[in-house]
Amino acid sequence: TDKSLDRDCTTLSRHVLQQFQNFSPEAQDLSALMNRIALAGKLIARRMSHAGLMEGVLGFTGEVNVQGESVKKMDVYANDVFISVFKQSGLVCRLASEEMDKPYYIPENCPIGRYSLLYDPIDGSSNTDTNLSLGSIFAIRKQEGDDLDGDAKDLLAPGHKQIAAGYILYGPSTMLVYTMGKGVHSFTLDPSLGEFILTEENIQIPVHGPVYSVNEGNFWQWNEPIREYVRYVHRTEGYTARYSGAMVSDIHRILLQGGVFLYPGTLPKPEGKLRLLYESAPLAFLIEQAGGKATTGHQNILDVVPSKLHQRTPLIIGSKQDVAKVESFIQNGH
Ligand code: P6P
Repeated sequence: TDKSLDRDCTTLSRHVLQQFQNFSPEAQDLSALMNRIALAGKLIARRMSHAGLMEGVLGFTGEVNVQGESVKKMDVYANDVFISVFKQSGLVCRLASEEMDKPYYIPENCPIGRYSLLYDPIDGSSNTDTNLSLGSIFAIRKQEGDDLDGDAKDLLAPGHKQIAAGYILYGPSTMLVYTMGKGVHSFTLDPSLGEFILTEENIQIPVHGPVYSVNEGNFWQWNEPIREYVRYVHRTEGYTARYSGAMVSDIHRILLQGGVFLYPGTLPKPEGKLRLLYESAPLAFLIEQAGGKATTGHQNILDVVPSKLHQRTPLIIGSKQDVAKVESFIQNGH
């Protein structure tokens, strides 16, 4: 068949099925599930592209969320989109999100709902009002037990329990990048088709890259090993700083070009800012699948067992060599 036609037909749902090389119920489930994630991405991308043209998209809602952060209208809209696309899906019983104190249960999908969705609906929402790139981050886990008391204790498990994870990057084009433990694959939204079409399969992160991505405005709060690492890249040729305020963009760049993204702990907040379950663990799964590394500085992100849903973690993630360089400053001071 025509090569370009074949590529146009490699949609996300077909690619997921190909990953299984069979049409088992689990393969069908995950294909349908990923298709719902894609629908969420399309709905969010559409609204974002109209932000400056319609009321009610930009700015704040005036509320403060469970994290104590002021809530952007886009955060609320995107959070609701993920809930809506999974209703009547029969697939997902529970959704856990940065925007919700407790998990959201879809009663018609429970308790048979075989899967839980953990997500950050809009990561980098400070970029919404300035038309800069931002992302959604998602992870899929199997539901374990019946969770009758509704506190989702089975979600307090290490990142190895993720069966799929990835992000949607709302940039000049909208991309979806995912893994199900069989490599990392990227798709680009073709708005004329309304489909995410395969762009790159089995992406491998370079073992080293020039980019270091960190908010140097926090320098005064860091401990000495992190300060020493940043002094090292300042005085060493071959490094370039890139930091956008949305880690999905920064990590996507690093996935393709190599380097390291870090959001370390600070002296007042040694646990850092980023969430484990629906920010760091999904990205760690994906980057490890691409041949990279993700650590707290002392432990692999995927090994961390959270004690609470919104647990924070320091995050150092990217090319193996560059992550190891940061770890050596943390562990040996040089
Ligand atoms: P700071 C966005 O809120 C986010 O979670 C990441 O996407 C981003 O890298 C980081 O926080 C930005 O935080 O403290 O550097 O502004």
